[in-house]
Amino acid sequence: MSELSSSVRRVSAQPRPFEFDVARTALVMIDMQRDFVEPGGFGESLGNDVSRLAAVVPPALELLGWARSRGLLVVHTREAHRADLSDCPPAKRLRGAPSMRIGDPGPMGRILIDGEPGAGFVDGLEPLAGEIEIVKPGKGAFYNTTLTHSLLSRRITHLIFGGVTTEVCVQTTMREANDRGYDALLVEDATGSYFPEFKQATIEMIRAQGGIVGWTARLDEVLKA
Ligand code: TIU
Repeated sequence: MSELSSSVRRVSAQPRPFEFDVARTALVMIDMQRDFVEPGGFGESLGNDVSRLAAVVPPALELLGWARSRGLLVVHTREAHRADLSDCPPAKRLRGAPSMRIGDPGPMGRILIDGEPGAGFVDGLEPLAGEIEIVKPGKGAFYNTTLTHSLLSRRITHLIFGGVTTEVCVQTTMREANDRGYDALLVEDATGSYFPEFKQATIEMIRAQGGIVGWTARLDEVLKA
């Protein structure tokens, strides 16, 4: 194994090892919000079994703790809309037949509205002072947000992803990141989906073709880095 400079780390990953400079790398934790993870929120209104996502909370906490202990920049995203819904296209609000639509009142406040309890972070996964919080109106975290500016101004080149859901907001953001020139790693155990088969397919399609979208690695391998 070749020597790495002091701030460069290597994770055993697929399709090949993922190397990153700690000073140029950010953890991006996608949408660990009550509206997706807890009963009574957006995820359940769509007919999903939210207990599958609750299982992601402990590994997400471990990943977050690791990133903080290593001094990585941490970015937390939330999918949420303005109270007047001016940033929620009708195509998104009216899609499907959920039991509650975005903006409707629910047990955790108005569904996916910024400032309401449901749109907030799951307990323990809130940002600390100095970390970045991105409120995003879309599935991808680069669309209509200041994320590009936040990463460029800190000279970030590598991104490590966790959060929910794997095939929707996580994958969309990883693809956006890939097109913007970032090397991106998905931490397999720290992401989750309402559909286990979609999670598995997403992991495989990210790392296929020599890593056409990026890399994937198990959490235990990341924690060793
Ligand atoms: N429905 C679903 O799987 N996901 C979302 O609506 N948003 C995110 O993935 N954050």
